Amino acid sequence: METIYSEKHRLRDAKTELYGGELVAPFERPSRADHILARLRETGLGPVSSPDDFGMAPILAVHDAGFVAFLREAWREWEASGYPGEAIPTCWPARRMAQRVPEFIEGKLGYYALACETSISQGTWEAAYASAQTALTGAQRLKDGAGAVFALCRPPGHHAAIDMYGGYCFLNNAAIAAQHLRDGGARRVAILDVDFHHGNGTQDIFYARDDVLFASLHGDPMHAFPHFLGHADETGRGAGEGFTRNYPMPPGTGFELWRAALADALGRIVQFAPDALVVSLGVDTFENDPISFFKLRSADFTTLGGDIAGPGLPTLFVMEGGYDIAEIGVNAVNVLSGFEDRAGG
Ligand code: SP5
Ligand code: ZN
Repeated sequence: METIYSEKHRLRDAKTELYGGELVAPFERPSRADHILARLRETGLGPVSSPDDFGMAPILAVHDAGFVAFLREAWREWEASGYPGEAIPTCWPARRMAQRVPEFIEGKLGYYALACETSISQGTWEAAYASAQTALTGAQRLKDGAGAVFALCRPPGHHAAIDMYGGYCFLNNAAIAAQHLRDGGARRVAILDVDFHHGNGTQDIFYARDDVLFASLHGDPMHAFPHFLGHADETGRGAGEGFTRNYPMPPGTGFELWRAALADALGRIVQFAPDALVVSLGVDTFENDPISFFKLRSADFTTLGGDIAGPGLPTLFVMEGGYDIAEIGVNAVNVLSGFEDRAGG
């Protein structure tokens, strides 16, 4: 399986994350990608290629233009404001307040943020742009006939909504890739999100559509980030009714329960008969993940990779979360090799 990877991920190297009432070193850090790349090379999974540049159009096909302009300019505007630290919002357009974009950067941050653990830092836009191009290149490979591709994206994307960033995400790489597949002739595309956290951004982008099925397995939002989306009764809107499926699961969930949810989601995907499958691949379901509460073991990732190969669909894996840095390489590559072993490629 070919991997698409850009060194530009390093430009996303924030110093701060608001966690537990303190500013700590971010969980989502450059060494995550280094460990995955090292494990890919160690196992000889396949070649590693640089992304092509598809420009802004495929990003603007899923994100709001004002939001994207904000992301591009945010660091410059923040620096110009004279604040000493990284860009963190301090207030929001909460219930019964005006939903209008303010002019000053501090107001803009609150308008476009869905969470404030994610500081905007120097280079964030450049890294997020390269991450989206990495996913797009993977999608292009599927269009050109590849059976499976791994987009080693960083920063991740699945929390980024039409016009909101947060949860370590800025541009929704998986959604951008899925839309690119649609625009390239795929009639239906399924997105399977196996990251520990609900893919609220991806759900937001495709919620009213019947051409992109979204299925997500995640920690129950009553107990886990993003807290305000991902309940089982969210099933789509309008034409999209029935094309969103959520599988929230409780603290302590182990592989048996998790795998049964996966089987249900895959059954729904097979029924949908998509031309391609995009997998939002997070390995923060791991038992030792520092911010999550599922109990998957390293060997389970191989098994689930095999399960995902079951439907026999052209598949693009897009890297999302996973914060046990020492094990992220083994766990992510186990999914890919489990897939390949079952797919016979
Ligand atoms: C892509 C991705 O995995 N993003 C995750 C963002 C999660 N950010 C909020 C973390 C809050 C963690 N609270 C954990 C409590 C553990 N005791
Ligand atoms: Zn996650």
